[in-house]
Amino acid sequence: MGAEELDVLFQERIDANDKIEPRDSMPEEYRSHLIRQMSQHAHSEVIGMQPEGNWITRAPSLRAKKILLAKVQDEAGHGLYLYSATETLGISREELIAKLHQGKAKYASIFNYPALTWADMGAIGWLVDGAAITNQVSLQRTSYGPYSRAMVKICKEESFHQRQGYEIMASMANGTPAQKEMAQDALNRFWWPSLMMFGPHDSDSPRTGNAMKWKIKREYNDVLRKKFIDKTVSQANLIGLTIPDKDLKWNEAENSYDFGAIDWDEFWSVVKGGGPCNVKRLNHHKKAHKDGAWVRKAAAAYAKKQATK
Ligand code: BYC
Repeated sequence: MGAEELDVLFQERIDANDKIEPRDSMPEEYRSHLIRQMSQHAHSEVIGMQPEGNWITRAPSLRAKKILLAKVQDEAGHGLYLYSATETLGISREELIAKLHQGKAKYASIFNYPALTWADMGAIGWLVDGAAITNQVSLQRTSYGPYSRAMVKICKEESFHQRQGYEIMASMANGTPAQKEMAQDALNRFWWPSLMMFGPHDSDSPRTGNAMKWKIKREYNDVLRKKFIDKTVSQANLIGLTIPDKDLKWNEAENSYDFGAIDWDEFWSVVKGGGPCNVKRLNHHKKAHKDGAWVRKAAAAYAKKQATK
């Protein structure tokens, strides 16, 4: 069968909502599109451990420490499923990590902002995990089987993460004036970068065309961003915090909020390496990877020994 006929058959399977599995025939562009998106997703989970990991030793109570520790461990687990799922496409984890270290693979721009106060742990859980889950619920229906199945477990854990963040924000917003101010400040700093997590507007999103055709993405960037805004505004109102957008306005006809302009210059600058913490995040990952070399070596030696038993 020729390449063109194979592409037609593949598209028929996609249109019929078949899941594509690792050993199935697939166009090379579909494979490389998935490797890009899934590995960037995995890198985001792992780099995303840094801003929160930084607060584990400074959590205000044993309860808060245990919850944060569990959340950060969950993110490591998400990275693990996603790297494993990406490996089913015929690329090794070493290659994926090398691309991250060489600056050839991206990760979510949000993790290049610093976590300055305990309220930031609330804002990250509430807004960053809240944005992530809005996107990931739709990715449970993605066409690639291993990615879709990984998303099911990840979404369950993300909803716990979103709630733990909102709980921190709610208790600070109802605390002393200084605590409330700290919560509002965290919301002010994380609001716009959270909206950027959904990617550029669809009109400026070069990957969306193929992603939608192949049902890798199931919803447009702008649709998901609006969904997130609509549900988050009422959550902010409920705890007495103000969304830092003077143009935010309920649109009766659209049954949705209109919102202000996103600073796309800031977004692209952060994506290209110019954010406040890009260098720090990458250097920290490189160091941790180097320091962990002996663990990988020992695990491989153990696996080899077990295999010969
Ligand atoms: N940051 O054509 P577009 C988490 C890039 S972590 C950086 O719209 P696409 C958590 C994009 O890659 C959850 N780069 O692309 C963890 C592309 O560049 P390349 C993370 C971005 O792929 C720890 C270019 O801009 N979730 O939950 O159709 C603690 C043009 O964009 C960003 C995922 O990764 C960005 N925000 O759509 C707490 C979800 N946005 O690759 C929480 C999976 C865009 O061509 N990924 N770019 O060089 C996706 O759903 C899609 O890849 C995106 C972008 C919606 C992100």
